[in-house]
Amino acid sequence: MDRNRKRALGAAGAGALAVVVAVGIASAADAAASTLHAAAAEKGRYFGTAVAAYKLSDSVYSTILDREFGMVTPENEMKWDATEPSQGSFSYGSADQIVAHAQAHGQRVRGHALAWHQQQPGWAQNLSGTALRNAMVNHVTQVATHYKGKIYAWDVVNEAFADGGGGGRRDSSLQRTGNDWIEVAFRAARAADPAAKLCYNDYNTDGQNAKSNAVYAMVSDFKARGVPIDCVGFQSHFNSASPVPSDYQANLQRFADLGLDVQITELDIEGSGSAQADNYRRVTEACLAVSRCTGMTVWGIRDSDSWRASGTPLLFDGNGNKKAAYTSTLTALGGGGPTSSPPSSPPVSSSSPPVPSGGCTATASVNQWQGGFVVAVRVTAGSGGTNAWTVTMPLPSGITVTNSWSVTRNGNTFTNVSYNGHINPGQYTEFGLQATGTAGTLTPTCAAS
Ligand code: 9MR
Repeated sequence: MDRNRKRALGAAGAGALAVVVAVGIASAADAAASTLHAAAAEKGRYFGTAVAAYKLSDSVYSTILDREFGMVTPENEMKWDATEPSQGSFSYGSADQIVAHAQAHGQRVRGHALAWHQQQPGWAQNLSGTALRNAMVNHVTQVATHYKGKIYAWDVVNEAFADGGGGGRRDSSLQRTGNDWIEVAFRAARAADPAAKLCYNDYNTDGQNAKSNAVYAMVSDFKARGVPIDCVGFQSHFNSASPVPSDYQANLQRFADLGLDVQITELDIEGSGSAQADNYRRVTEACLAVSRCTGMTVWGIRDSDSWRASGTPLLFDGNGNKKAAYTSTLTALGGGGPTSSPPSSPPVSSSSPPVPSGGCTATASVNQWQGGFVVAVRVTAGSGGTNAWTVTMPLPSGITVTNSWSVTRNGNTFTNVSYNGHINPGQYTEFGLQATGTAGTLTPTCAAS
């Protein structure tokens, strides 16, 4: 029990009812997660940022990165021009650096972007027709294979739809190779890395409009025909000319209702002060309100890191200080310091779902495919909450673990990382691992302290 809860219990005095109410408020207040990713993780979501490899040596930058974020997207390092500067010759140095940093800090990676009309190397810009199509497929295959097992989700195709009211595909040399170029890219990505979620990613699709309707039609068609697609990314670059749409949540929901995940992939909102903070709150609440909105990523850490730096669109100022937008985002995620506001979940009472007693429980869900699997393990805190936890999960012989996230692994023993050891009573966090071989039935057990 920490200081705040002791104080609340003491103040509750003799009345039994007062004690119950005080415990309810105190447990929500004193256990509130204090960083973006920890708060998001308590809601079963991730919170990520775009990262530039050359900034990892900046200690202000990397300190915030590793404290606040559990997902990283290489801002430019995985694009076609960076990874295949001359045809058939691949260059992964900067992207590998980001992936290694992420793995060393329990963070996952969104891959961005395999096929895009922009940031193509010069040699690809000079190709067309079958030669370009074949080069694109080879690129998708090679890059997705290089990172096989290390990517949570790939933006397989980026920004393939036209702006304006036409509601059709963007003209590009890739589009001119044939309308099926997008599904061909998705099939190549699935074949190369069956564990990665495969996303279509675009901007100006954040509300319902001609462009998002066209993407919606494509995704519906892909689902109907079994083209492998798992998620749609909504970039969410907002400013006064392109504000947060009033139907943002409804738009996320209609895509989710097609049976795939939605993610906010490149969030930034120009402005300052309470207006900017309010917009960040709205976006965060929209994601939380859509059960298949699996997480959100901001497009940089400090305002000075932004591609639109003059619009001060991010959560930290140029010195790395938290802005009002940071606080509103953290609060919307259910995090923040001790607060006297009502708990976001109701106090424990006879009508609430029972909170497991004791330290913690763990359950595993397995996604198995031919030759490999991903396990998501959910750790749920019992009535005492947790400050740290350890899950023991015997793994079958003959498998090889290739990756794990949001956890420190030592054989069959899995221990929390810094940001997810603390779990509120009845709340949960998740970690995962990927392996080759067959999972069979996994039975994790959990111990808390
Ligand atoms: O933030 C990226 C910037 O550093 C690059 O110069 C720019 C080049 O196209 O790409 C920026 O990121 C874009 C992302 O890859 C796709 N959606 C739009 C982003 C902002 O332009």
